[in-house]
Amino acid sequence: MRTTQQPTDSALRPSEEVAEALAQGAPVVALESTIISHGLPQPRNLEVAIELEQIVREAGAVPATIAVLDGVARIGLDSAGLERIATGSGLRKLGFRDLPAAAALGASGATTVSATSFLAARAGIRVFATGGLGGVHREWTATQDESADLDMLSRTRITVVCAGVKSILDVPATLQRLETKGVTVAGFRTGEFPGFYLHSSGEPVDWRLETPEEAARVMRAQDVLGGPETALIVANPVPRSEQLDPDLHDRVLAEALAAADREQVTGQAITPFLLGYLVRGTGGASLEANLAAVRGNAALAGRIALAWSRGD
Ligand code: PSU
Ligand code: MN
Repeated sequence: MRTTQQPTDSALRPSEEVAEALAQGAPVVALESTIISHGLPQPRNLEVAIELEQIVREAGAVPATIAVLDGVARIGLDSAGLERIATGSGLRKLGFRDLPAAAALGASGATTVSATSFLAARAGIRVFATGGLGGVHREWTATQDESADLDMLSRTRITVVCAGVKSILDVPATLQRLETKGVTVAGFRTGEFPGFYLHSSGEPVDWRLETPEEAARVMRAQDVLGGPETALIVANPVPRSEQLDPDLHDRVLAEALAAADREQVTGQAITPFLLGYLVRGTGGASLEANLAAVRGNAALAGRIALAWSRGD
């Protein structure tokens, strides 16, 4: 007879530090690994992986970078694990749906927002920092390409701190999908939805939070209301002083989309292709804006995790 597996089974392994923090109710911030393996160029990506963990620590929380190594979902990586994610060859990009196959076949891969949200929530982590979410792609009517991130966030009780959704996407359509799916979205100290590399996407956002404590209160209200297990998106813009020049952004993005079309890049490959094109096409400026956004998100996620664990 089959028995129900417990969260401590061999498919999910928190690091000692993360397990201890969770047991004590101490603040923990999940970090995703696809941004490291597929979203940023080497060798900078390893430095960033280490730096993001450091930023979370400086905010007073324990970082838990999540990835699947040899079939085991690791919740918190040591430095060898981070190095594997940053430099390992043949590392897969794992969305939520890929997790069972990776576990069964002993595969290794970095986790996207959908897989990371799921694994973090299952491990008992409530706050998660990333760069920009996936969403509805611009060619949606032809390709039906909508990131699995959106669906997972509509059924996972997690707070994701992000700089909006990637600007390579159809941003208004993505915001519409989030509304339809019942995902709460709030701007952090802004009434405009951030534009990932840009401070603003130009789209309005209905709710504005001013402090990490307010975010923690929204999280508590989600639990008290007891509705479907949806996420809270805290949209935290990159400071204007660190954003990509908007004209350069628009020009190179148009080139990138045309190149993807010409080269018929589709599916999981499209997001890394477009991000890589932008890095080269802007002479590295998009990378700096991306990093500024992610750094800010890690710091804010740390502060929200702290407020959450204090019960503020
Ligand atoms: N944020 C970044 N860079 C990235 C990503 C997010 O700054 O590379 C990754 C995330 O892992 C996100 C994924 O879940 O891109 C979306 O991929 P897709 O569009 O194939 O769902
Ligand atoms: Mn996709």
